[in-house]
Amino acid sequence: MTNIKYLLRIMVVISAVVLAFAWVHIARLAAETQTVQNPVANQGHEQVIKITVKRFDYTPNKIRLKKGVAVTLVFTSLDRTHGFNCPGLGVRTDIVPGKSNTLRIVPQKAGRYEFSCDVFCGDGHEDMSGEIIVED
Ligand SMILES: [Cu+2]
Repeated sequence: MTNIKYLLRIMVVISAVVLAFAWVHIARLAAETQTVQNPVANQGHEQVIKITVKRFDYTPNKIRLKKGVAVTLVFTSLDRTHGFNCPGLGVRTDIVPGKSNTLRIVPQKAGRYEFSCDVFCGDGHEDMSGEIIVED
């Protein structure tokens, strides 16, 4: 009797560990697929693109959008306050650690739009940039 209980307990622990690993793996895959931007695939829901920011880069730093399709960019800073400035699309925001920093964009014109950090954040700040590619 106690043997069975013991075995059951071990099985519960093992399945919990396996589930935890699977969950982490799936979460990671989901995060990766988010770098492949396809707003059209997300019908019915407005697309959200998560961008992680730290000295001196944005991840992802290449973002593909569809002309006329709304997206919300959600920025998370891992270290300090940065900026996101994309003059070609007429948007900017501060990116403050511990805060939800969001920008909604509905790109009206196809093209390539550079963005960069406009809050000085140290040596390397000048190279902190990326690109939004808007496709027809
Ligand atoms: Cu900076």
